[in-house]
Amino acid sequence: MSEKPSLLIIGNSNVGKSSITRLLMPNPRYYKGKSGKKPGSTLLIRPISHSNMDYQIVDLPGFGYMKHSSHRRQEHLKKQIVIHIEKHYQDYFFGLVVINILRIEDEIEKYFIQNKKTIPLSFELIGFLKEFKINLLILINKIDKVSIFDKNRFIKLFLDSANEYNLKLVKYADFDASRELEIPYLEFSALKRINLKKLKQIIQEYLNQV
Ligand SMILES: Nc1nc2c(ncn2[C@@H]2O[C@H](COP(=O)(O)OP(=O)(O)OP(=O)(O)O)[C@@H](O)[C@H]2O)c(=O)[nH]1
Ligand SMILES: [Mg+2]
Repeated sequence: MSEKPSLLIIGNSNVGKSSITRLLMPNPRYYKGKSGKKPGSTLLIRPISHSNMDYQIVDLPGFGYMKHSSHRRQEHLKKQIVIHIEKHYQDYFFGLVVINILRIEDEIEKYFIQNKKTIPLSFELIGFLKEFKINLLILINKIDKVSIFDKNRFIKLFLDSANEYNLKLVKYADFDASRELEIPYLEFSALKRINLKKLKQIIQEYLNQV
């Protein structure tokens, strides 16, 4: 099979994965995709490709924060995603872990401050993907929704907490791939297309290494 290398887009429900997928397509207007619906609306694990694109995108269904979905269904989905990664990690030349900046405080408070024994979902996910040696970029999405003051506060909280779990997140601009433990992050807005050009450039760089 002459399949194209795959880009993984993963993260909680409603963080903007399908919106970002759409922006990466050569024809974003026509790619209706699966975005803008109810949280948890993306259910199929199926690559999206286009003849004018050198890679294909796997926009995974989101997990967590699904108000309209049962705990059992969420657990089932999480398991499916784990099985998918275990089986297909070698197909991925790069992975985008999408975070909603508005959920950072909540998530960290819920897991980290109230109960130190559990790991926040985002950190668990990043750690899990790192085990499979998938190159990652953390996309901190929806920054258009917060003030610069809050943006910096939330990001600092995120980085400091990640550090507690031995995840060393650094700004993409400061990222050095030779320092193996570092994971780069990029501030992003799918709505305002903030850093979209930069994102495309980064994806291309990783694609060129395949
Ligand atoms: N303000 C703002 N809204 C955004 C941004 N990105 C996505 N959204 C909105 O957030 C909602 C969810 O976006 P999706 O792209 O469907 O999110 P998803 O991660 O694919 O969601 P699931 O498939 O349900 O897991 C939609 O209403 C989007 O329009 C952003 O950068 N800023
Ligand atoms: Mg989606």
